[in-house]
Amino acid sequence: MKKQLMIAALAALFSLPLQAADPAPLSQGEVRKVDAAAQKITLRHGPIASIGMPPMTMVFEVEKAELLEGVSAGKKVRFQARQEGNRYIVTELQVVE
Ligand SMILES: [Cu+2]
Repeated sequence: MKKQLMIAALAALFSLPLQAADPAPLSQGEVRKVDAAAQKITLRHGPIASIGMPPMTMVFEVEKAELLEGVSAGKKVRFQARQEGNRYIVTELQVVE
């Protein structure tokens, strides 16, 4: 009986709608250079709240090569980045139309 209750409780728990965590706001940037082979991008970027970075121009690694599709120098983008030690990695990248 106890076991059945536990299963029911677990079932209820997992049937809860998955709530997307509030996504951090995307940062603004302008592409300076794309190095697809190295999976790197140079961005002149605005403030990045998630990693407490002020505006500057710098090179980021790109988490997935696909993120660079359709991205070229001069394009305005919105992006998300995370820091791993001294590496800065773009995890989301959208060209602003
Ligand atoms: Cu920076």
